[in-house]
Amino acid sequence: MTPFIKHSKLMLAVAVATAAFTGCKPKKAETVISGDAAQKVYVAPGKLDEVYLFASGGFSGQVAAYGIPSGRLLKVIPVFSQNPENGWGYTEETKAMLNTSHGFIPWDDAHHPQLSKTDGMDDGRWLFINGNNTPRIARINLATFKTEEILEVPNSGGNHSSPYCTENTEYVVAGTRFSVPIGNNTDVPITSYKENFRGALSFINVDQKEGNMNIAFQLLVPGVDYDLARSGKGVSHGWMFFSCYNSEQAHTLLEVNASQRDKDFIMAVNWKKAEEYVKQGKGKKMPATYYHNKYDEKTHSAKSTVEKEVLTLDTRELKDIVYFIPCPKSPHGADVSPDGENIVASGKLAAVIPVFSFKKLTDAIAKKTFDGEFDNVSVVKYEAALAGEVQKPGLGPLHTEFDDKGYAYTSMFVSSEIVKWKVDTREVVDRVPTYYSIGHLCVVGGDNKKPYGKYVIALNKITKDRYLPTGPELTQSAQLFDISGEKMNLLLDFPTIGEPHYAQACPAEVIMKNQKKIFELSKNEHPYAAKNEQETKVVRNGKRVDVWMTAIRSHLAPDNIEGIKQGDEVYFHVTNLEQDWDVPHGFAIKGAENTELLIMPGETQTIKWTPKSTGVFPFYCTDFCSALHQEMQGYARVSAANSTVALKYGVGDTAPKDQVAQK
Ligand code: RUQ
Ligand code: CUA
Repeated sequence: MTPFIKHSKLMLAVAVATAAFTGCKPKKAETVISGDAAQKVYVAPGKLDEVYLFASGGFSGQVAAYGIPSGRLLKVIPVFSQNPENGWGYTEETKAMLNTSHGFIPWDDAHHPQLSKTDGMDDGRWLFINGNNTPRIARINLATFKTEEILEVPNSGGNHSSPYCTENTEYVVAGTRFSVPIGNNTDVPITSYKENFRGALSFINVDQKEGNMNIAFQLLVPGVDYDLARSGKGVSHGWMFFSCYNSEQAHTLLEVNASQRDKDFIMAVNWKKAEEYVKQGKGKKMPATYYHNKYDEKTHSAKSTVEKEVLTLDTRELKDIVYFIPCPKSPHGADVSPDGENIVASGKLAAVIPVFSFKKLTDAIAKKTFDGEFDNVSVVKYEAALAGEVQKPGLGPLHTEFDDKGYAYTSMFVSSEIVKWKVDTREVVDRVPTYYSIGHLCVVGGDNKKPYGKYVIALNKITKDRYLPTGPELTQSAQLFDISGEKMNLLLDFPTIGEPHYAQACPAEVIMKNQKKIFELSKNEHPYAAKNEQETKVVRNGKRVDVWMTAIRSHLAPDNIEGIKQGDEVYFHVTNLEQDWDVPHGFAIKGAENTELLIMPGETQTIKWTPKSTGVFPFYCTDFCSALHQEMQGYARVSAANSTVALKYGVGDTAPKDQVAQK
């Protein structure tokens, strides 16, 4: 091949791929809205939404909860990114949550929220979400809407196909996007990809009472890219399905080099079999350093533990754990129908959507209807596992979710639409444009055994002209469609925080029934809690000064402190004495280099302050808590390092009297 031909072929492939992934605007850009759309999304003042939507914040690192059908933003839950609004990742209690083997990482890229499941149904206990960049999985407690645990995932590079719950949350499963060198020697040439790079799929055990996560085992799998996953359910319980691309095993210019082969793979994982091998002692412990951070609701504090090894099963040796099914060009989503029988694989560059049958797959495995091997993994014959193909679905199929009436909804990135098709006949019955370039979509309960249906939410990549412009960066956006009838109907556009990669939604009742309104003061085991004003104090220990402070409508105690010195490290441990729902107090002090505190009723939180100069520093409550909120204030006096001003503190009658600065 002459260099010219080589070059032009490459350029052509680049052009095709670029066109495909910039997406195109639907031709008919004016929105068709049916007459009663406004009524369908109007939630009158004082009324509650029907559904909670939990959307990832993408590169914001957080999760946001919205009410549906109104699209109203209810709460941003800080997860992987520091959040000065409530001190997350800045306070002494929460800093440890962001520790990793790479140090303190105050940001990540969050993609896939996943509600915990019982018998294949959202149960409202926890929400899991992946940190994509520095591989981590977080668990949010849906009683408190707080992140309670963050577990780092070793041997992973880009925690993208993650986290996916099995039918009863036996595991959350995390697959690596990038294969990477694993083991003792990871300092290898990148060109040695084929020899040295491997994938790792982590099966993380979830304690059913507390939710605590632990890596039960990791499967070491061929070195390709693992994109997304879904667990089997019903008939396919015990299995997990991953979409894989880059079966070319390219390590450079993947947009061209990883689009060469006609087919990539879906990987079917028999995790029950893997469990058996673990029981038989066939796992191998591998050294791996990773952080495990847990927030304790009793002490209101997080602790990091460093884990040192991980149990691995090598699929080169234990061959009946995983199988490949060929799948047209660069599959993205792998989604499982409510009954667990159909596995829908969406190839980004494919012209059809293949639907695989779990029954046919297991028959083919039993009969060894294979088409050779790929990196020691048996490849099941495409036709042997295929239930059928959805013909002419649209361009760039990405993700599929299901409703309660036997229909599937697939997002089409390139043709920017949602396509509705019948699961049993695979016939397309409706399509509706999205504005613009839909990525994931979310049907309420759309990955459950019995989906709730009623709405599909499009999570779009581009908004262009849909909102008032805000400079070069435009808002991210979702769109709500009514799917209760035969035709899908657009109801609402609403902006989102960060990029809403994926979202999960469930009926409000599932979440509401578990809500925690306060933290009981009597159960507060924070080592620096002051459970009443008599317990407030200020204690010096060398250069460290600890302030046991309380907050109650409408004063802080102590509110006058003297005897702090330049160069001291001052810790304000503030306990909110309130025991009423919706009465947080805030705390901020002038010149603090970190954050404020936002303290929930019954909670204790700590801010560290290192005053750099002498003087009198005001502090106050930042959350408008009562008519006398603006009176909720105080002073800390800072004297020179060598001053003899004694440590004194109090509030009202007990406030320090007549102290003169001395040199
Ligand atoms: S991916 S747009 Cu990050 Cu979930 Cu499919
Ligand atoms: Cu407490 Cu304002």
